[in-house]
Amino acid sequence: DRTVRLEEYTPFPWIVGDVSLTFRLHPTATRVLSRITFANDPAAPSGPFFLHGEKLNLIEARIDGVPVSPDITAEGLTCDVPDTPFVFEAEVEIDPSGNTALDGLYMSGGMYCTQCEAEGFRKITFYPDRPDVMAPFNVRIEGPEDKPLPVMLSNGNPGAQEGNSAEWHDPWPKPSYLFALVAGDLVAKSGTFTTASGMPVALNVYVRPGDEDRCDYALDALIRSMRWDEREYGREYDLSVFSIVAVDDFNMGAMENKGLNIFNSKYVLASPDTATDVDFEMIEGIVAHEYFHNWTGNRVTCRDWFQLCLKEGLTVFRDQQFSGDMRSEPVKRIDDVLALRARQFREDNGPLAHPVRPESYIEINNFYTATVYEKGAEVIGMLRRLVGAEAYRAALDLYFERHDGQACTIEDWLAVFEDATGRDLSQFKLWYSQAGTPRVEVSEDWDEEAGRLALTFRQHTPPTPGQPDKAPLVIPVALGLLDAAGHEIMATEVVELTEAEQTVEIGLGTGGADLEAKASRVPGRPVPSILRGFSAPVILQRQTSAEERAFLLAHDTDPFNKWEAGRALARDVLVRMVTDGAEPGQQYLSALQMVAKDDTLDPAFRALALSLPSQDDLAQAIHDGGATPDPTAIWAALRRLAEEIGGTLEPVLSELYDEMRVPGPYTPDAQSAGSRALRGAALAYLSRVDGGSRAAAQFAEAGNMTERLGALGALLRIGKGEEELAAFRRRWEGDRLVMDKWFALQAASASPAEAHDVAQRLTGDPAFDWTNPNRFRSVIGALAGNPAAFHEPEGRIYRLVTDWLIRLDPLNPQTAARLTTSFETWKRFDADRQGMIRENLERLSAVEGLSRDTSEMVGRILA
Ligand code: HT7
Ligand code: ZN
Repeated sequence: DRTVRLEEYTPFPWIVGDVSLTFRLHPTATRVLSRITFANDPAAPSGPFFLHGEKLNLIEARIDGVPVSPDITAEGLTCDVPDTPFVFEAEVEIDPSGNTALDGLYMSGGMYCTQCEAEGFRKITFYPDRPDVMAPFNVRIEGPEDKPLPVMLSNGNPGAQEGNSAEWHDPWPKPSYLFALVAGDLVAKSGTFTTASGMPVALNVYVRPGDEDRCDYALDALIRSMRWDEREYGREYDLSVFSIVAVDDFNMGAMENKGLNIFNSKYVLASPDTATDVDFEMIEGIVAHEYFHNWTGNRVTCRDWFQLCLKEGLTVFRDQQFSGDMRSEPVKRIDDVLALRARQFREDNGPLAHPVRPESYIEINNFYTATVYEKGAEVIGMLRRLVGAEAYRAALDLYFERHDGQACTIEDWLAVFEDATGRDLSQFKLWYSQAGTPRVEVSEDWDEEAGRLALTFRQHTPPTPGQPDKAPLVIPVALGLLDAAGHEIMATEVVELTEAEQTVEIGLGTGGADLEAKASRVPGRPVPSILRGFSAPVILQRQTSAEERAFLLAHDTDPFNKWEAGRALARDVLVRMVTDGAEPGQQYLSALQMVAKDDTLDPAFRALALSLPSQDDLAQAIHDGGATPDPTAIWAALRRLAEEIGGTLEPVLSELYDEMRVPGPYTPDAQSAGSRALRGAALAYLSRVDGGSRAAAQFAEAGNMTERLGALGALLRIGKGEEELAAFRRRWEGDRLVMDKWFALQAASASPAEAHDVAQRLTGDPAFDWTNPNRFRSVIGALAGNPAAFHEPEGRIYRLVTDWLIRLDPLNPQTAARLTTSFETWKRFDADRQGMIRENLERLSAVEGLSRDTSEMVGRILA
């Protein structure tokens, strides 16, 4: 049993003083020489001297200069060691070009690079590869003799850089997962930053020659992030150099290695011609996220991987705040909630549900999840809401002061809040240990005579794997009140739910209630606006009429709830269309038209208000209502509603399409992007009724990728665009990132009837380089993420996706395991689909030699 358990944590018995590493680079036979000092840790219980190490060819090991013969297993090395401090040295050989898992030291397009989180360093040399072992590192890199490498980088400050070698010194104690090395033929786009205390920092964005004109935005985002972290959190940078390197082969988005962030090139490279507005926004957010880790993750790190949310939840929360500040805060909040519901609620409501701080794992790479990241960020947001912005900042100051240079736990994190505010957070802590999305049911009682509105909240969290019973949580609910004419009569107040059932009384200027509204301006029942700003990651269950939703869509002063009201209207309409064959109805269409036309509203907000719930949201809503969702019927209803919107709102949409044209050269700023988003939404609906004439013209004239791709998508969704697809391919054939878009768009917009042919064509395309994770995801991931295609009734896409996972798993288990989540909602569907999915999952799980990553995931999905 390889299960690792939180309760079994024990500290490493030695203190690592210093780490010196020499790399003699060679594509198939790199030598790594290590020299590490160890001294007994008197505070830790004693134990055997064990160093992690996997797939290492040990050439020689020495203790205090004397050769030793350690016991070596597939997991590491054990050895007798002296009681007094000693020096351990090892020389190992590794094969970077044979490393297709992209974990440890590997090669991407001729360049050496590393990925060490979570447990990749043990594939580089023997070491206590655990986050609570922190040490300063000195690194020497020697290039291959026959092929000198122009750039050789590691963490920290540069030391001697001579001919074919480079030295780097990182003075800040760090865990091995933050180690990085990059070497290759790279060019830099450089800048400088002066910290608030006047320290100059050299900034570099390293890319392959030819990509240097696509780095400006990432560099600018980095500078803005550095400034923001100083201003908002008082955090300064701490080395003379900060570099970002773009790599084409990468399992995730990016990695926060100390002073040397390594990025998937998708999240660095951008020009107006090759990247969309969404790409620019993602780059800004991810650059910020990785930079912010310098304090939340690197200077203060995690004691063990169960504490992953300590760095990830907090850093996601910080990057969300940053993006909200750089752009529109309400629009960012809506986007974040959309992503949370799409990924985390889906996870929390299925077989993969786990707490924000899981209690056991088989393969830690499987726990870089939406729950740890996104729900982890929501938990921080709730904490801030409960204690207030000032106390939050004071608690963070205390956190950095108390824990700089340490490897910490969630207990340490909550203790700083308790100490800074005097609050007891023991009930709040349940958010870290209890899985599942809480349901909060609310009922209303209006006493006209007394002028009192009583809101009764009942919370419950459904059972999740291993957790049948749940306790009530602390839930901050932000509330406002509107009078019957739509004026706000109570501005947002936060109430704290702590009981399974709790009533809050709101008096209309009558006194003595829990909350007081200003006297009602007009007679009649007031309308509450509940869970403003999505103040807690819960599902609010409230019986509300379509009239009330339309009223809130028109009048709510809270932008999130205004949007939420429109979204709920659309969802109800669509659910009725799917389950009862109902027609869209005028009420929703009129409400939508009113928002679309309201030019007091931000275009980016209006674009979001015009978007429809996803196929997956609707499947979940239908399932929650006790019915079995039919993916093809959901797809057809969405198409039918889009046609209806296109037809009914044609005059308004057509006006918007003309009005929202952004003149002049492309800039990626939030305002222009918002106008383009609204124009794109109008185009998508108009294309349903104009035969695609506007989209074809826009494609032909587009001066940037946002408009080009938007037009192509609109055409594909109405079954057109063949010529445009061919033209796009001719133009961008040599550009990997743009061709990923070409593949993904087709996979994501295939109808149920086309799905199989599209899948065959794309996977048979000579440009389908399935060993590249981005390309694999852009075809297999996009097909699996298109519910209508994935669930086509004959089950051919289930089979195809499974076949590809079986093929990928031996090469790249991390990416294969991650894509098994496509099947996580399988229990929602009909018996036929469930049978076909089970068959495929069992086939996958029976593969001989299946990786630990994929077999853990399939086991949990099937359980
Ligand atoms: N902290 C980084 C996580 C990450 C990662 C984890 C497992 C395997 C590969 C990986 N690449 C990056 C990214 C982040 O959250 O900032
Ligand atoms: Zn992170």
